[in-house]
Amino acid sequence: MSTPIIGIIMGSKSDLEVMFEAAKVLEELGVSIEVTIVSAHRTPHRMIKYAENARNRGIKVIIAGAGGAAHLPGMVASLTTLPVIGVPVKSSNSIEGWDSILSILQMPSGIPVATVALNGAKNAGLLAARIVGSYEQEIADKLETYKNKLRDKVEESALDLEINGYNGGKIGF
Ligand code: RP5
Repeated sequence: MSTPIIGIIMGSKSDLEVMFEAAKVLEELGVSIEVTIVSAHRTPHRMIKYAENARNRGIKVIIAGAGGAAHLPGMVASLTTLPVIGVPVKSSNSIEGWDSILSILQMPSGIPVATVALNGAKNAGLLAARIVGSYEQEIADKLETYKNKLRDKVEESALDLEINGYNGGKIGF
């Protein structure tokens, strides 16, 4: 196993189902990752240690997911100069997800967190890969292939719809 370059952290084990999507897409792209639980409120010292040591351990981007009073991404961003991508999680203690979104999105000037959509861990993984792809051609090439597959899928659906009609909402006959 090569040294992880993307760190995926989350406030609780209950975030894993959502955050797994980031891990999955990064594994598909062949990016080396590490995944763990770091809670801003329940393990503040662990959070400080993780954020302060990440760069020296070779991490290039941190993806941090949390729900409710979601302070993990912002606090980690305050402790490192690495890019931090925040994933608002619609957790059991969240009010429709808005608390998670706003806690991660509304950062004070000077401490940036790139916030993705609610439960948008897959895009967080892809964004992290794009950051790495800005200096690693191999990852950029894989992202190009990924993007082309998405394009082909839409074009196939469009062709199918145009040729076979919409059949009461179902594509093709
Ligand atoms: C947050 O509280 C976690 O990130 C999680 O989304 C939420 C609920 O945590 P649990 O009570 O399920 O551990 O800190």
